[in-house]
Amino acid sequence: MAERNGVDQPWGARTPYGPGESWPVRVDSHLADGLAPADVDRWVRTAAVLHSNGDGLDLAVKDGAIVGVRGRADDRVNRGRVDPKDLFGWQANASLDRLTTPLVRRGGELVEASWDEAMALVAGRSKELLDEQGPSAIGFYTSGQLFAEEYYTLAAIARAGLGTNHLDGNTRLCTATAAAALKESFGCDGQPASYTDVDHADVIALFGHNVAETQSVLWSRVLDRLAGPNPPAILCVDPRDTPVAREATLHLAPLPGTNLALMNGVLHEIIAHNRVDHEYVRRCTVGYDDLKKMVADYPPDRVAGICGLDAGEITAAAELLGSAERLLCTVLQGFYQSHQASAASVQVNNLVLLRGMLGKPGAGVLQMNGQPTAENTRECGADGDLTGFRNWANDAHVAELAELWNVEPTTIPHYGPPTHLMQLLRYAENGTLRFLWVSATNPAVSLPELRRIRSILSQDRLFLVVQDAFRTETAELADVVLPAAIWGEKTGTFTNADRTVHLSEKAVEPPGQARPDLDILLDYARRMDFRDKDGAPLPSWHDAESAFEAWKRATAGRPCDYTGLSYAKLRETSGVQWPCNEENPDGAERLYADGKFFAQPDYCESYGRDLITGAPMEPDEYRAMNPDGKAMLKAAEYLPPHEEPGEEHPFALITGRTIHHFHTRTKTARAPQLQAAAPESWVEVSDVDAKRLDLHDGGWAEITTPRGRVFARVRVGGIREGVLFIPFHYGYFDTGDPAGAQADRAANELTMTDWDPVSKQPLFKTAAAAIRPASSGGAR
Ligand SMILES: Nc1nc2c(c(=O)[nH]1)N[C@H]1C(S)=C(S)[C@@H](COP(=O)(O)OP(=O)(O)OC[C@H]3O[C@@H](n4cnc5c(=O)[nH]c(N)nc54)[C@H](O)[C@@H]3O)O[C@H]1N2
Ligand SMILES: Nc1nc2c(c(=O)[nH]1)N[C@H]1C(S)=C(S)[C@@H](COP(=O)(O)OP(=O)(O)OC[C@H]3O[C@@H](n4cnc5c(=O)[nH]c(N)nc54)[C@H](O)[C@@H]3O)O[C@H]1N2
Ligand SMILES: [Mo]
Repeated sequence: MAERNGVDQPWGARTPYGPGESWPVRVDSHLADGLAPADVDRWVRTAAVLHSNGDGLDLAVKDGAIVGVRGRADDRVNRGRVDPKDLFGWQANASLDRLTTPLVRRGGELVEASWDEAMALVAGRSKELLDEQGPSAIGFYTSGQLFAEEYYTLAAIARAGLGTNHLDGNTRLCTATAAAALKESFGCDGQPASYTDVDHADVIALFGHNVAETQSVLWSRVLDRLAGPNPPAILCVDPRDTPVAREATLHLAPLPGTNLALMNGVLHEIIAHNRVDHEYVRRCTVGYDDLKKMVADYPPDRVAGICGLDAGEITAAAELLGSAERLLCTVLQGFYQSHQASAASVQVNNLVLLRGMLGKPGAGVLQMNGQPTAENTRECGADGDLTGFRNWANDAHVAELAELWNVEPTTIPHYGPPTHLMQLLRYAENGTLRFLWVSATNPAVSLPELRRIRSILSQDRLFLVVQDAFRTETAELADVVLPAAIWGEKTGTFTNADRTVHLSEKAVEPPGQARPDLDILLDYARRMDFRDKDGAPLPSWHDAESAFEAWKRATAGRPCDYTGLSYAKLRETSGVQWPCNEENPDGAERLYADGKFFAQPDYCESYGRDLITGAPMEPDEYRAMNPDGKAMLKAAEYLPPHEEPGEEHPFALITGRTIHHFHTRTKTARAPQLQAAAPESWVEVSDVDAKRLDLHDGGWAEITTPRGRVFARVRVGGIREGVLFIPFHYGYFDTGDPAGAQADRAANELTMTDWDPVSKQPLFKTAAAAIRPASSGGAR
């Protein structure tokens, strides 16, 4: 076990290995200053919660407090390694400014209250609105950071208890497009590939995915392959010169928002040079002729003009992808939050299908997740999906859920798809939504066009409940604030981006009166007196393990089958991949190895959508198109972004992440090592643009879009000409700085209210902006 300085060496030392070998173990750890492993009272099993990688961890506990962390050597995901954020982020749990009592708004101020007072207000307002306006006045906005047990409970409460269609997660901002792309191609959500594919691949292609900074342990796995014999070739598609780009065999830096054109160009070349596995395509897919016809219009010359690339770069990328024997593709926010997000991400699935690269070691696609538990939000149906990857447009699926919860099928809204967040906000803006319960997300920093968001959330007529561990920018706008216990202070399960399920055990007591989210939700259900058809309390479970057992029943026979798992089994094995059932007692490494998909009309999660307009397909249309439930090759034409750089706003603005911070920094700004490593916001601008505009490294700049203005420190280089990048981590509160609030720096002051028509994911990576030198960091 090695103490590791994760700030200076984010990926640690190399442990090289060759193709087909297993990734060597390297155990990282960090303990509070002055402590040695012998001082630790207990080690408590968990996994990482500051990204979606699912690294297996143990928390060190001494005298009832968390004092450190170490990687689990026996975990299939990380083999002992620990991401920099996880080495230090646990310190946030013990931060002195945790919320420790409920708060309620009185005379305009948030004041301390008892749990009974706060919950009586929440339940009371719900009952009033139910009587006056019905369930559609009530909505929930949850997270990708709670546990499966909590999402399943929330889904049961919203759908069967209240009967509202208004439940979504911040997964809408995060991996709605991953889910959409998987549904469009395979009929159902569910990650086809496995992290072990890195051990076998000869080409790894990353599409809009800065894995080095956002899943740093997975990047260590790639770096170890690169340091070993017969390393894989790396293709990176990203307008910035990221650490991934710097290691790449080939780096393409397209103009933001042109991913679909690029992918169509690549598929044009794959087909033109007959790199297609025709036998696989015939046996396992539908739609080849339409795809071939569509991409015929995307020869490299035309695509090069759209993307701002050389035609030779496109042919070189197609050659690399076309000649791979074991091709692993990953996709993330550079596609999901950009223009034509779902249509572009679907083309990566098409690439993999055309090449027959599914279900064998080293081959496949990871439509990545971002948040640690985003997979569970989707599976449990705490977002725009129905529990267990069920299809809201299939009455038989709704009936199954009604039976599980013992309610009438009509109780569960299914007149249309569950309401997506951007629509929920519109309802709140228009005044039909009167109650919004926000759990484990900080929308006053993370949603686009913040000025609008603040005005919606601070309306008097909207009753806003915020359930968090800290007094966030969003909590400041709330009517009731509920203090939550977090990771390390409660027990539950969660599932990473390659379907690996971990158990996270309670290590310490939560501070003050903070309570687990599960307890808060069950308390609400009891106060609302939700009942099933036989008059029994709904939900029927009462703690984490009984909730998990209930969740397992909801997954029986569905693609995300958890029936072979139990807390006991998860205490024996560090990480098990679903489906885990009688057929796969130890979990399943890859989906679709047999060329069979979850796409049969009676079984699929979705009948699909038009990739350009997002209009849902009718069940009969789907049945006619795909009667045998094969994989679907879906094509789409490229259209220009809605807001393109022009005279007043000549730059394309993109936003994203840095390795040291997680989202709105509620945790990472409270870990001194991480906050010191990235204390303030910045803007990346190319050398050429900087010179032309007299912008200097370290100086201040003012960046504007039609929505607003921010100030940031200039970083020259590392990005293509005509593009600006700002991290979105920095909100109004500088939790690391006792001077307090800082204005004018949140990237989302600049982003726009627009979303992908298929996945409804907001476009955080397409906007037109201007930049100029500034004399200071703006109003403080
Ligand atoms: N350190 C850290 N790790 C994290 C997180 C964190 O906050 N901090 N958050 C987690 C979560 S929730 C998520 S969703 C993931 C996100 O992980 P990533 O998707 O890897 O991170 P981003 O920085 O949002 O975006 C990735 C890249 O997209 C590029 N990009 C922008 N626009 C375009 C475009 O139009 N086309 C292409 N091809 N590329 C483009 C950007 O330059 C950026 O390098 O990270 C997870 N891991
Ligand atoms: N401009 C721009 N905006 C973006 C993005 C981008 O790339 N660019 N990325 C988007 C993406 S992918 C994402 S995922 C979102 C993330 O956006 P948010 O979800 O708003 O970000 P977080 O800071 O992670 O907020 C999570 C909150 O939950 C609290 N919390 C943590 N654990 C628990 C718990 O167990 N219980 C409760 N009740 N609370 C808890 C934390 O204290 C924190 O306040 O941002 C999106 N916004
Ligand atoms: Mo995310």
